[in-house]
Amino acid sequence: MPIDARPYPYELLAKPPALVIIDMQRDFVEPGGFGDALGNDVARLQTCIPVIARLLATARRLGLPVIHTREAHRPDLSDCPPSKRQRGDCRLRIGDAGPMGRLLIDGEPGNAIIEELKPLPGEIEIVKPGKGAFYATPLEQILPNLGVTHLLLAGVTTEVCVQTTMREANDRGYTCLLIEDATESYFPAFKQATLEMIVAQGGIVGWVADSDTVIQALERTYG
Ligand code: TIU
Repeated sequence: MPIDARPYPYELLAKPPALVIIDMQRDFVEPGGFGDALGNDVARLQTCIPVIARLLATARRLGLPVIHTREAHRPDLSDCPPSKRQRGDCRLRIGDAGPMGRLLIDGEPGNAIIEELKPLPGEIEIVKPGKGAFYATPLEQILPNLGVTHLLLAGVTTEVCVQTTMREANDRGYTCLLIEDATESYFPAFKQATLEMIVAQGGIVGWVADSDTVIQALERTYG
């Protein structure tokens, strides 16, 4: 049973797609984290949390593979290019101490995935130093081992880490759908533009659909 998606229906195969949840970390959605230090209104991102929670519960119930990603750097910053650390006119930079610990550093309280979407023991959590989830991570080895060919994407932010990951996956041959109410940006216009550029030209990067439509199709197909 296909998902009623844009620009045309997205086929669901006998082998289910993986749900990929990008960077739902305190560092991006809570005050005092990296997103806040960059000057963003982090409250904007919080609307997608309950939507992703429903998708995650559905994926777990139906047995879809679930992959969580987390943007993080090593405490010694050896995997953080100086160009990334120096970017912007910030009060605090990557590695500096904030109210939730050092910004964007692996193992700090503020770097964790938010409680509502916390990975279960055994679920895959990809720790990534870049925007895309394939760059300098084992994701490229893991997906073929799981037999995964189709990805359903959610998370933040739409035009930065989500879109970069979707483009990386598209170039690697994965058939990708972005769940539009399960992603959010600090900039509404950038979210809208991202959705449009994904589906333009016959789905040049992939497909887009809303969470209710995705959940209903998953339940009909794999329930
Ligand atoms: N700043 C911004 O919009 N995003 C990031 O820095 N990382 C992610 O999107 N996860």
